Amino acid sequence: MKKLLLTGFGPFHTHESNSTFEVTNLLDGTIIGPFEVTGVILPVVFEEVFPTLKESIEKNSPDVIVLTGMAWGRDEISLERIAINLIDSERKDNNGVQYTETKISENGENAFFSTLPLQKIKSTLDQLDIKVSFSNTAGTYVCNQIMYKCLEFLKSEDQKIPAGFIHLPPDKTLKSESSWDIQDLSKAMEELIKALKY
Ligand code: PCA
Repeated sequence: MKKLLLTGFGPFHTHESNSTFEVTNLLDGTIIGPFEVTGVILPVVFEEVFPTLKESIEKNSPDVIVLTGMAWGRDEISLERIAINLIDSERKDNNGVQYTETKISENGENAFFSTLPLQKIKSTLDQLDIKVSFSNTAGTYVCNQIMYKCLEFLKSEDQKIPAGFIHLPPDKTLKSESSWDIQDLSKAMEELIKALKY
């Protein structure tokens, strides 16, 4: 059995909850396809997010890493292609910290591409009529930061495991215009995870 580390976030900004918190907790401990899923909730805090992820990677030694976060303004599953070396946040993090035009990694690469099989995920979800699209920006807040730090870390350790970031839309309880409830999002993530079989 392969090990898949799935992460989500809790509430942040003015959002009372986070769809990725619910989905990560629902899928934690389940078996999906060839994967045993471990779900971990990361803090929406610039200083703490990567140390928490690193600890989970070291504890679980995953074969695949799927990071997720909520994109308030989107109504489809977003397959993030790229993380850039920049924090420029309009909002404070959950510790009240805000950065403008700041590098994530002082001497690091400008960007890292997702190493998840995004084309395969897209065609699998398309066939199931699950709303999904590629995204060329994970933003400049905590989600982009953790995607960047995760990929930078794996590269520095020469760990060739697939890893990347998926933004989920908010569910109906958080945003009434959403076309998703938590069960739909959780089902979509299950199908996405099945598509990671290699
Ligand atoms: N979304 C934010 C951070 C936490 C979350 O769920 C983002 O897109 O950066």
